[in-house]
Amino acid sequence: MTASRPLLTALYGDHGDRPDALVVAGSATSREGLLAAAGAVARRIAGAPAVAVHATATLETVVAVVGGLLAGVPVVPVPPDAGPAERGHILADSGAVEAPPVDLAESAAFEGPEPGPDTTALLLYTSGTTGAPKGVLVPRRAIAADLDALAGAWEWTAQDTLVHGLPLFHVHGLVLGVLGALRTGSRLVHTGRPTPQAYAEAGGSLYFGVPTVWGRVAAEPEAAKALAGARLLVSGSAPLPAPVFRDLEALTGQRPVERYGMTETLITVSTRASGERRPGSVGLPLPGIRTRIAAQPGEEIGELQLTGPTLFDGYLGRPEATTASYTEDGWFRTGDIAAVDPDGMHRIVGRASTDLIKSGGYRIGAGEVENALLDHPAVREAAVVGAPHADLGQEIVAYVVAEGVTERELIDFVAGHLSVHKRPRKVRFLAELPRNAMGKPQKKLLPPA
Ligand code: MLC
Ligand code: AMP
Repeated sequence: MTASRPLLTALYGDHGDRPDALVVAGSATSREGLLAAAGAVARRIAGAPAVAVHATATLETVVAVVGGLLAGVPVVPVPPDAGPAERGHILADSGAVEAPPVDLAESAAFEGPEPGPDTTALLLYTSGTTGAPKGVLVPRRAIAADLDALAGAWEWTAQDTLVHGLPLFHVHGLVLGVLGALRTGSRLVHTGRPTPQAYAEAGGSLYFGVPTVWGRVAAEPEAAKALAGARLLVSGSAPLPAPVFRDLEALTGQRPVERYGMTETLITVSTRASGERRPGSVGLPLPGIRTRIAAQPGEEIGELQLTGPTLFDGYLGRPEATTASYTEDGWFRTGDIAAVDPDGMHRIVGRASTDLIKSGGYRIGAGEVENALLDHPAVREAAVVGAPHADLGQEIVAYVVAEGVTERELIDFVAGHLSVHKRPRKVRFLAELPRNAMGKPQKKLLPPA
């Protein structure tokens, strides 16, 4: 049997190294230093069922994640601001042990073999429409296939300097934004926070952002103009508004590349570095990905379904949820509504369920926020929706039937129980929730936020 090609190819061999090959929130390391510190982590955790990493935007997080990947132990990134309810659920559901404290100065070689391609690399917790987040099993082969496809689509090489400031507990910031650099060999500058000033100062060639970040960059012309010399500005995780696309083009001379993905599928559709970039279009399927639109007869838009090598291995411990996410003939149901233009370019036009909210690029289940609100003793009923919002795409609005509690108290209650980004930005108090004749709450009858 031949040994597998390393997932993090650029950590080995002849990719060139420098003392600041990786910079995260101002701390720098070489690839050699990263490999050595991660080796020490790998030795300690080898054989664990899974390892939970408190995923702050720091070099320590990168070291802990790489340590897990070296040892073949599934890594469970935990949002650093997760409150007790969310953290407790993730730890109990995954059975992960806490990662040992990381010492950047430590150095140890990890001698174990490269884990096989079917090994789970990451266990990413993500929200559905109802209930607590589910653990998405992401195998190494899916990450390798996705990063190689993206490297081709974006002409992403070791000559690039990748810049972003996205959270390190989701696909965008962690898989593309960290593992991508460690596979392609590009330098990585993580800015700590994704602010326009930090992006402007970083001097990169390849930039990643969610639409909220690009909207904020476009609103600061001086910062935006500093990106004129970059090779590629990439947007994803939520729809990039056409005005932001146009403002970026006017300020930087660059048409942004938009790509589409999900935790369960990784990135599956993208415009190409060498191809057409059109506002409102996420481009063409990546090599190996097949897509289809499940449209009603006579209609052109419908659910986007796909197959390919980048798909997940199911939801941990939820076989029925895994089965339900596929059609009978084996296509993954994204839940996104899309259309394909005659030239093959894909457009995402909405979501099948209004109970999955995208705010600032974060995916948030209405049911999880409703359950958190109902845990407050003063709340009798709760309905949560995503309302259109210029900066965040959608903002979380909660409608509650409650007495003796203020809007601020409920916002802080959710921020403290779940993650800060899952907090409602507005709470509206109602005498009762609108219901149909069967007594089922009717979100479409809620008053405007
Ligand atoms: C505010 N804060 C509170 C609080 N209210 N803290 C405690 N309790 C409260 N009630 C604090 C926060 O802790 C934080 O502090 C600060 O306020 C800012 O919080 P915010 O207002 O929520 O941040 P905001 O500026 O709105 O964030 C915008 C953003 C963020 C774009 C930076 O939304 C973001 O990082 N989005 C990226 C999401 C992402 O990566 N998604 C990818 C999913 S993968 P402090 O001290 O920290 O400043 C995917 C696949 C794919 O979708 O296709 O890519
Ligand atoms: P997540 O699981 O957090 O990665 O969120 C996945 C969801 O993000 C998808 O189902 C889409 O609804 C949304 N999404 C990601 N990229 C895009 C994009 N470029 N345009 C529109 N929606 C997107």
